Amino acid sequence: MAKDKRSPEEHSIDPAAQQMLIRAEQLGLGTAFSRADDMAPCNIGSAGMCCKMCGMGPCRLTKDGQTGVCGATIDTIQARNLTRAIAAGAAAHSDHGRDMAFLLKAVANNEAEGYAIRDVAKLRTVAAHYHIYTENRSPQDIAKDLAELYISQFGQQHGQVAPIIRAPEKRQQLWKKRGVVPRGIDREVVEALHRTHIGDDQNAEHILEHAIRTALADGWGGSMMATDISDILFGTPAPLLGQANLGVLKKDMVNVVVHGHEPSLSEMIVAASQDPEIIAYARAAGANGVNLSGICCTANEILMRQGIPAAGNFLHQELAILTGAVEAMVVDVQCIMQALVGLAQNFHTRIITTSPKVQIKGALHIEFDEHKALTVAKQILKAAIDNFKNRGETHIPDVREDLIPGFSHEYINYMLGGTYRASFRPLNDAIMTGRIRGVAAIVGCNNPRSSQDYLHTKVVRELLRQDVLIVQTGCGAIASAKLGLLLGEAGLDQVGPGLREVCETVGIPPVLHMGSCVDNSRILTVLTQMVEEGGLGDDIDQIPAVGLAPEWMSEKALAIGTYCVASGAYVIFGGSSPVSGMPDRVADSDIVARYISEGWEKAYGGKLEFVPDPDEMIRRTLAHIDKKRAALGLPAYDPTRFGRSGDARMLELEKLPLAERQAALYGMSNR
Ligand code: NFS
Repeated sequence: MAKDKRSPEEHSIDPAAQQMLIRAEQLGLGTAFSRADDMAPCNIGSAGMCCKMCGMGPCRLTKDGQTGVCGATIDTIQARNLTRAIAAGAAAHSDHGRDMAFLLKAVANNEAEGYAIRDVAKLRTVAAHYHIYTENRSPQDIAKDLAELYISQFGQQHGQVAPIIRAPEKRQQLWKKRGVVPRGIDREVVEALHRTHIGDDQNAEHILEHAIRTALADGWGGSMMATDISDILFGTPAPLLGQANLGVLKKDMVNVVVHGHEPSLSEMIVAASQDPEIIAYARAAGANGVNLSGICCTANEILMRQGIPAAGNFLHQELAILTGAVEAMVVDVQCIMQALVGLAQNFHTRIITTSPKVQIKGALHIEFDEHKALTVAKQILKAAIDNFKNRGETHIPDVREDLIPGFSHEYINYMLGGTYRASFRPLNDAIMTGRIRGVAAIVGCNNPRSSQDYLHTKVVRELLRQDVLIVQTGCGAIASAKLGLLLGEAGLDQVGPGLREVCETVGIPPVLHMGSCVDNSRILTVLTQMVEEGGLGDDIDQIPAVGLAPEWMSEKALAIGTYCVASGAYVIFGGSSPVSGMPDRVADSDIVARYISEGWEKAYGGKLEFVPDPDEMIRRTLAHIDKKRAALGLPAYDPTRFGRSGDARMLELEKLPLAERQAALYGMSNR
């Protein structure tokens, strides 16, 4: 093994991944893991010091005082690069939201075969936010108005995007004062591209203010709308039992893996896979039916709502094909590696692209059309079933874990207070007393530059021990799921005493899986509701909470991080920083890194930092939580104060003789 090649154990801490990486090596096949070893990142580009905005360059600024051919300084170049990345991320999430809005409209007009409005209560709640009249109106009529309103947010030129009103009042005022309220989603993305074109905005801080506005158009715009509509059409998630990892693939069935992001097609494939016609078709092909599973955020969408198992997160996409057991990998948009097609040629797997926006050379394209989605879904499944006969040798790792996903903000509200007094009061109280030290949202991607799932699960495990309640989405949630951390009470032995008491009392796992990456908007809603409940200040930046993306890699992650900062959160990214600069060589190359931390904190109360070392990530998270607790006048965190009640205490007491138990429980004396 060459010196810079890592072993399977170094590439991933997931035993299923390690097995598949050994198989890849035996077969002489490359994966993202081996390609990352072979391709060192460009140290100038990765530090944000390369400008390729025009044909006079690319310009690489590696010396003190150096500028681009046009005179652009290092901070301008870094701010432009970061802002473009945030705009691309916001565009991806929001375009997903746009398609969901078109789908809602088609469903409302009875033009979408196979779909229905599944959650009328959520439709009414969302419509009421915008004063859409709901009394005595059919769900279709309300949905038409909501779809029109949401569609209009993309091309809107003035005013503010509608969901902004769902943020805490004080935050809205701050955004207004700073002039960063997004006017229309497309407008902000276009303006980000305009401002970063050669010869435009050349004041780093001014460029970055627009990055904030663009990111807000994602979090409090496109992403929030995508989540709303997915819930309305497919049901608001509630806890259910699921499974994760490659061991969910089945040897005796036709394995179809859906991969990408949009629930519109995958939900229909779920429906089609249960259709008697498809089951009979699979049986006739010699299989025991169709076994569906997911990769990436599509996995999260159908796991949260239907309990369809997750075959894995981002870095599992190639590994699933290496099992030799996948008849079809059906992809739509985002996070799909082009390498899938070449890899699949070594097996029988068909890569099927479905989005009018995404084709991959060499893949089979069966285009999704919401007007005849069930028909298309059946066509896709039949192509997969027809491929079953071509299957060769299979190697499915016998590795899978159970998990309980499905924690929408609606469900968290309900579980804390029940049907009649649903409320965030118990959560706020638990934070105020110190039973829960604070909250961490641990989200985002896998990155083959680090060891798959290692950073995610290291941070999760340590923060749980420190009584920090964790919410997760995206590939981070699947990382924890694969390692058995989303297991309800079974995971409680890894949790600090105060948090454990709360989990036992409420009956929740200490890590709450809240959905896909667009569902980070649910986290914004939870934070807002915590503010509105009272006791934790009057804005999000006062809550003892931190957001982390330990293994980030996508532009979408940067957009998410930035809208969380703009909403008041401290956000820590692991891995490398796209604006790190090389301060030892170019003195001014960390201006932007300092500005998005100290500058944004002054302006928004939230800050964005890139911290490669997980121990340092944990240290900064806890320090921030403790700082926010102190600012609110809450008691300092004390791990010895709690843990003497709840189930743990009862189990302890059960071991005592009756008289002692009674004395402990009721203060009765046996004298
Ligand atoms: Ni989020 Fe989902 Fe995963 Fe990262 Fe990609 S799947 S939208 S971007 S890699 S978490």
